[in-house]
Amino acid sequence: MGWWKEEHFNASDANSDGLLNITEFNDFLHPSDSKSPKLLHWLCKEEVRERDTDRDGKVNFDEFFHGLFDLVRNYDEEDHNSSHPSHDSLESPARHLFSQLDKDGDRLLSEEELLPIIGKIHPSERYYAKQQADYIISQPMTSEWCFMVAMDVLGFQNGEEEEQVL
Ligand SMILES: [Ca+2]
Ligand SMILES: [Ca+2]
Ligand SMILES: [Ca+2]
Repeated sequence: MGWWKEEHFNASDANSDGLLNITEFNDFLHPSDSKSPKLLHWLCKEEVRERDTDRDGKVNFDEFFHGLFDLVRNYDEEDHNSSHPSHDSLESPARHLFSQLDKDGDRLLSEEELLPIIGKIHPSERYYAKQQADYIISQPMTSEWCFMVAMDVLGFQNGEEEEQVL
């Protein structure tokens, strides 16, 4: 499987009762939208694991620049509309953001230091929904769980928005 880990479930299970209630389940589906520190921290951990090509447990500038930066560029631009750096090189804004994130100045980004941008670098919900659908097929679930997942995968979660449109 790869993408799904028990850690993801556990990180979503805010009250640690081994089940996901609706809020927790929503966090599980949309971790980058979650406000749960536990879940966001898990996301950061996953991100470091994914980007950490030299396996030192942190993200150095190269790992950041060649992996993460493309995904967070917009974040940087939003923040610095007024004094936008030149487009000559992407490396300069990348270094700027990197140094902003590197709070302790050790030139490595730890899990904690990724927290401010984790919502920007996480895979899209569409990606998640697909992976999740693949996962569901192979797993036994409670009926409530399956119902919730089916609602989400089929797009019924957008019911509220549709009502507003009408
Ligand atoms: Ca729970
Ligand atoms: Ca590394
Ligand atoms: Ca650091």
